[in-house]
Amino acid sequence: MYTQALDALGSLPTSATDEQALVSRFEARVAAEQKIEPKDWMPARYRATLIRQISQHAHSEIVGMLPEGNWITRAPTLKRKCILIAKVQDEGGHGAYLYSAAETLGISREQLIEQLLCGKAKYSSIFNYPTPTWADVGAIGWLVDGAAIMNQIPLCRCSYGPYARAMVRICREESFHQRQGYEIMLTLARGTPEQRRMAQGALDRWWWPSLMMFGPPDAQSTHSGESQRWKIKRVSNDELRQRFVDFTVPQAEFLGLKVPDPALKWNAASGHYEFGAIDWQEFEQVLKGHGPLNAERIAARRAAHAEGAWVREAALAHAEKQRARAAGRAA
Ligand code: BYC
Repeated sequence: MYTQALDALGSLPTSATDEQALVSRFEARVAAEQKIEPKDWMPARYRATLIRQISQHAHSEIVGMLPEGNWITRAPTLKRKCILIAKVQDEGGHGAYLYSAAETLGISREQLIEQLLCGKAKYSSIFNYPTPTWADVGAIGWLVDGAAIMNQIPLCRCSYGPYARAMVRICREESFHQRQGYEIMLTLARGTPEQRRMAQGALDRWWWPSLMMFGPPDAQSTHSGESQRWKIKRVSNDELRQRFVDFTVPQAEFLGLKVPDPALKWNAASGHYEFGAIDWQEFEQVLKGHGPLNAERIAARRAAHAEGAWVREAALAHAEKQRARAAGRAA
């Protein structure tokens, strides 16, 4: 981390002309679809935007372990339990890759975690909703991972190399997660009337929050203009949301479930589904920390961090012992 910070300092421009030359070179590389790598010069705002987005994404993976983790001890069969443990573990892994990608930009893991725990950093709005039934685990895999893939496939072509490469692996795993969620929904939808009701209830709870995952409408998106120019974001919030609806509605029909939107209808002329108004006030409330489970989620992360202090200390002590032994051998 310190070495990267020094590298960044080493490439600081010494005059306005130097700075302009660096900006032009950076923009030409982005235009030519060349990846920007950690030691390359980059505008301060490009770096700050990436730290913001990648860390928000990493925090989402880590907080996102909680709603499904809630069901690990209560999964209906041993097979479902094994699959769920593996999925939640994958999410921890995604968080770890993403924290590492953010660290390449000159911020430490400790700073990133502190920003989450003190409430400064955002994480995806979706993880502030409860999972009262087993069907919610299915709906998260189907809808939340489905929305995540829709959003993340274009991020595999993000101009920042470490983020783009992390996304390739994450998307492969997410597509498996999406299928396991859909398979849970299919089993419930083809089950007893009570199981079908559970599946419908979960779709009712997760549909609208899933549409909110894509972020505010384009006209209100503060970062889209700059992020699209820098090829961090390739597709706009509204366009991805529309793709998600077009893709997911036929899947709901196949399940025999009803999307909870009376305004939903197919428009043959546009080749897209029209859908009803999203409650953006609810989204804003969740972002301000007033969602159903914001306080519980942060409390759970703070407790996990405090309870894990001894593990971090032990790992550091072990690393120090190894270093001292290696130094002793070299002497
Ligand atoms: N929730 O200018 P905008 C997963 C914020 S986890 C909260 O459009 P941008 C999974 C935004 O940060 C997948 N905040 O922003 C894990 C900004 O606020 P600040 C999570 C949101 O960045 C476990 C403000 O609103 N995926 O897959 O251009 C189990 C204005 O927005 C949200 C990612 O993180 C939101 N939904 O676009 C299962 C993908 N939306 O920072 C599954 C990576 C917006 O100015 N991130 N905000 O205070 C992105 O692609 C982009 O950051 C977004 C937003 C499309 C989300």
